[in-house]
Amino acid sequence: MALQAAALLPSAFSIHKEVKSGASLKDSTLFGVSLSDHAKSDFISSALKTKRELSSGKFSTLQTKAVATTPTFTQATVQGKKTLRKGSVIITGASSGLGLATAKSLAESGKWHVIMACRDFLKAEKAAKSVGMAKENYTIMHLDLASLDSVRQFVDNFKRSGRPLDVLVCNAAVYQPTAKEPSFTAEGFELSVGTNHLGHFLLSRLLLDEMKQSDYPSKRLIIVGSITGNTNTLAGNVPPKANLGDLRGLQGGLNGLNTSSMIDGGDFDGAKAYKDSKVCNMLTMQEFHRRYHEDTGITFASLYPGCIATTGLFREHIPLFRLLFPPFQKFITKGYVSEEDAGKRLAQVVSDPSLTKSGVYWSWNKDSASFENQLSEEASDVEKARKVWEVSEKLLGLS
Ligand code: NDP
Ligand code: PMR
Repeated sequence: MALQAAALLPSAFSIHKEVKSGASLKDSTLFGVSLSDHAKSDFISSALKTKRELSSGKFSTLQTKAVATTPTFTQATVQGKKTLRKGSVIITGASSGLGLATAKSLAESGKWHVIMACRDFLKAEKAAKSVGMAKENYTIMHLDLASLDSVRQFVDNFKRSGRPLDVLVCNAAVYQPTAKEPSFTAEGFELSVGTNHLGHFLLSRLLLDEMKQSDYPSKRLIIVGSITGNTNTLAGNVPPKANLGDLRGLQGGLNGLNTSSMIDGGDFDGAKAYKDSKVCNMLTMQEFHRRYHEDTGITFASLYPGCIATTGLFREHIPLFRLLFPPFQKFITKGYVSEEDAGKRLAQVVSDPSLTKSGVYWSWNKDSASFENQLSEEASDVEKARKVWEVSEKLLGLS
């Protein structure tokens, strides 16, 4: 299926390969198209070709579909508990985009107290105010996922706060599509995988006991994934594709000195590092499910919220990309979703009584109904999930 997808991809993709072999062209690419030569006309023709192919149904076999329905956790079950208190949810990266929209949606429901776990306290405070969150519905706590000390400090501070932990949402992420050289976390891990995967892995592991102790009727650990890490989709076949290989770079610590900064041991590529980190996120969720669901009753879930083309995730992309990406997603792929709607989707995964099934990767169809989606072969590889877990444990000093 991946091959089928690759064959159908717009001509832009072969151009991208040329760009990758040139040393300094990364910052002049748009949607995988070199701007230096055929620039906008190439992009527009690729985009139009994609539109024609999508509307002709050519890619219908690439779109993953529902595999089963979920068991229902009825409202009555929750409401039946007379003592049901406000839920307590930690959301990482709640200072913008999806995290902020989710925080707003949950806070507005009146049923949740949101702990906004953010690296920039002032930005988070302004963001909460700007979307009209009432003070009593949120607390901001400092967390920099690119520093393991900060993760440990956050966990200590949270434990000392005396609040219960009912749901943890691992949402924060960095994406560095134009970086020519890798940058690193405080402990020297390549920044995208270090932040998006390793920081969240440590956080989740250290907070698992807190969640176990919660008396809330539905405890959940949610790790945000993405379509672009899944090579069983058209979006996942846009180069550079996610591929963890045999994990030799991860095993070496991703430090870019005596080992590669990339998980598969290859040359640094910021876009690939991000997609690889999303594969780790989705594998980690499933490994959590296998190791802990039965004993703890915690629901482990991941999701693709839709293409939220306007968020800060694309802040490091070139201005022309940021200008054209939202209309491309709105009118051509039709995969666009607003920050507000994406926030409602993630809020559903946090609190909807019907989404309690564990080990699921949620997506939404055109009518905004949730369904269990299929992950790519790599993103559902049981052996790879175990290896990513074990190697990550070693890097973080957890084993
Ligand atoms: P944003 O850039 O708007 O949000 C990312 C958040 O992560 C920001 O609040 C940012 O903080 C925070 N963050 C980054 N680095 C750190 C760090 N070291 N420590 C703590 N927080 C950090 O992007 P999105 O809202 O789009 O992304 C949210 C999630 O959604 C990500 O997991 C992304 O992979 C996923 N996603 C996004 C899609 C999209 O189309 N946008 C599609 C599929 C998935 P600050 O505000 O300080 O920069
Ligand atoms: Mg993609 C149905 C088609 C589809 C969808 C749903 C997405 C989502 N994208 C699709 C198709 C295409 N994209 C096609 C045909 C192209 C080539 C013209 C294309 C290009 C493209 C680029 C260059 N797309 C991108 C980029 C990015 O830099 C974004 C990215 O990969 O960030 C990691 C991106 C995305 N496309 C998406 C989504 C959801 C993203 C962003 C995010 C993510 O995974 O977080």
